[in-house]
Amino acid sequence: MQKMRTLTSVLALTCLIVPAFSAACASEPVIKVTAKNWAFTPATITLKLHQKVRLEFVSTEGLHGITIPDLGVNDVVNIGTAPSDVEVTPTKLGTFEAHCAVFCGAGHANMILTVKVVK
Ligand SMILES: [Cu+2]
Repeated sequence: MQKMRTLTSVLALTCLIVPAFSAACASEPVIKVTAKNWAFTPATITLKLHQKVRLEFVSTEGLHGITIPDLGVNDVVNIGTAPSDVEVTPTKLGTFEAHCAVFCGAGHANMILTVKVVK
């Protein structure tokens, strides 16, 4: 039993100290969203009310960005070839639209991620 506690403590400490392991140690669900010219895939994500999730954005084409004010993400999350993470905890039910926040060309205005928050 003592060995198990020690192992658990070592793993928890590793998660805190070594950034490379932090994603693997995160307990919240991860939703991956890919951006390209000019769409998010998936176009719609569904989150549970009051459940913390980590949104992982990556671009396969072009540079993009996103804000999700309805989820409290007011600063632009830049989306490039390296994954960009943002943690959110939805606090209100509904269907919300998040728009690309970095001008990316002709289809920029139509680049929308729909976020559904359900019970
Ligand atoms: Cu854009």
